[in-house]
Amino acid sequence: KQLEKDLAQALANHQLHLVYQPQINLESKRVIGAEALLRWEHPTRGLVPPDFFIPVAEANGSIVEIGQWVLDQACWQAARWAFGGTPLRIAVNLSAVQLRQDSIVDDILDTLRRHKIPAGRLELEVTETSFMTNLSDAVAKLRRLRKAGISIAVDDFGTGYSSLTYLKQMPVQHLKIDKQFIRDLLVNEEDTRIANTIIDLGKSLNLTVIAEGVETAEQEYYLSQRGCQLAQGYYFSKPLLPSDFETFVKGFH
Ligand code: G
Ligand code: G
Ligand code: MN
Ligand code: NA
Repeated sequence: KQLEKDLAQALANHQLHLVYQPQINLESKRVIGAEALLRWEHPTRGLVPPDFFIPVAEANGSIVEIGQWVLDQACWQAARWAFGGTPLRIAVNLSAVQLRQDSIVDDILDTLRRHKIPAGRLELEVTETSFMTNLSDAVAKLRRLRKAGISIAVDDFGTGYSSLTYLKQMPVQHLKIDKQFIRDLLVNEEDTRIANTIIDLGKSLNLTVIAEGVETAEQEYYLSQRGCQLAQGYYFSKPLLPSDFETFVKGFH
């Protein structure tokens, strides 16, 4: 309850900020973009993990306002990143609660316009749960976003109610292999098979596959050889503050 009250103040009190985790193309070994991840610096509790407060914000609806702030902040930042003429893509997590808002598509397109970001530079990460409450509504909204040029990634793929029916209907371009399947890749045979299956599914449906939670050279090598195109994880970099992200991109090769 106290946490809920504090969360209501977090935005106004400037306690929220974003960190950016680099996303790497495993073939070209280049940074292609970043996932924006929300952080809450609580005045007394310290850093509160998003796994803890996002469900609270979703339950009381404040995720709508917070999510809009995240989108604005990420677009503002992306507009300032040029890196020698190579524009990077910014990936933003979109909560199922946000996707249910009637105005969400207009809000997102309006945000891009305000920051003069081409739609092709924005990726939205949605979870499979987002498709469930109202499939046709979600499909219609994602189609509009896709038509505008925004790309859609299915986050935490394989952990939710993965249904191939959803996947077929959804205008998605990317699948993110959840980090729980990457953690014991090459150690646990089942996890390795699940990762392989997602990579193969991506190939057959013509979707780019991105592995998250890559922590070792062995995992990177395996995924790269197996045909997974993109990756992020501590092996490359933890999520970074904007200035550190700039340094990372300039030094990465
Ligand atoms: O790195 P990390 O602890 O930040 O992320 C934990 C979880 O919180 C992830 O599942 C991630 O998708 C989610 N998350 C992080 N930032 C945001 C955000 O801005 N919006 C939403 N809806 N989820 C986020
Ligand atoms: O959107 P998603 O739920 O997947 O958010 C990514 C989460 O994973 C964030 O909490 C981020 O800080 C975390 N993360 C990023 N890279 C790694 C990694 O290599 N290992 C682990 N264990 N967590 C990671
Ligand atoms: Mn994500
Ligand atoms: Na996620």
